[in-house]
Amino acid sequence: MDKEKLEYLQSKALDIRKLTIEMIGRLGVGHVGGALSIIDLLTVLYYDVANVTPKDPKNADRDRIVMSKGHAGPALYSVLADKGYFPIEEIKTLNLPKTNLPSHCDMNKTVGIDMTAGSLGQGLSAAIGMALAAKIDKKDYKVFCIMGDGESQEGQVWEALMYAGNMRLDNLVVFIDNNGMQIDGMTSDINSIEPLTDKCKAFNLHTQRINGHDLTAIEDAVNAALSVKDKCSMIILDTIKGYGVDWVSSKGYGCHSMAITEEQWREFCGKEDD
Ligand SMILES: Cc1ncc(C[n+]2csc(CCOP(=O)(O)OP(=O)(O)O)c2C)c(N)n1
Ligand SMILES: [Mg+2]
Repeated sequence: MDKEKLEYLQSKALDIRKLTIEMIGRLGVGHVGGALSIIDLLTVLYYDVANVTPKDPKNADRDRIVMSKGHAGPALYSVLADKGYFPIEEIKTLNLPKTNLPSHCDMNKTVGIDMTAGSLGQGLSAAIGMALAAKIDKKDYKVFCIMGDGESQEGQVWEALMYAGNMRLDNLVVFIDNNGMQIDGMTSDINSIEPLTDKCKAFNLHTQRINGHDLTAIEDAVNAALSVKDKCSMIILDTIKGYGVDWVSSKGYGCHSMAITEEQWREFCGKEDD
């Protein structure tokens, strides 16, 4: 990645972190940690590699992005708002009555959301359906599915991965946001998913493991995944829950869902008033 592009993506990732903190901060509480840990991936997908546009959000040939860890909705809403899928003012309505931005992703409420999620473990099955549909319809679109490490303890995930490996879905790229933490503890203490790379390889997945906050590494891994033929791809993103905001990440798994004060978000966003 050249310097200019890297600087552009770095500044976008910071914008998205600010919008996410503002959005959750205005509400007062939300899933901050798992939203922040996935923002670098969302930045590379939406501002670099994915074929999507707010001008035609339902285009049949667009790439699909399934946020299976649906509680990270605010990170995705920030990207969609920044790109112009809906007015940026709507971020003030997060999870309020009649909002188009519920706490968890809902494809029937928010323009640009490809799959409803929130009940963990289900998004990959939907993403596989989309990838199979592309094969049947002879379409070139790609499907990207984002899961959590805690989410990956769900049995449905492993049945789905087995199927994706068997079907050789080379139009599907699966990401695990491996931040090592889930709702109230460390994933390794609760039900470890390691050795994750070996497990994914055993499921016949083209498997890469990278620093999930290195924009260049993410772009390279996605491009490598998209060039693989006859294999579904897994990209394990080693990440930090709450990455990019010290007073969030320093809470450890306590940042899964946390309160944000008006002072905190205004200072981080550099917004003294509205
Ligand atoms: C089936 C199901 N069980 C439990 C929950 C409650 N829940 C919401 S987030 C979460 C933790 C998920 O951890 P992880 O997938 O690692 O997410 P991240 O660390 O990225 O926030 C849990 C248990 C849920 N949404 N769905
Ligand atoms: Mg996690």
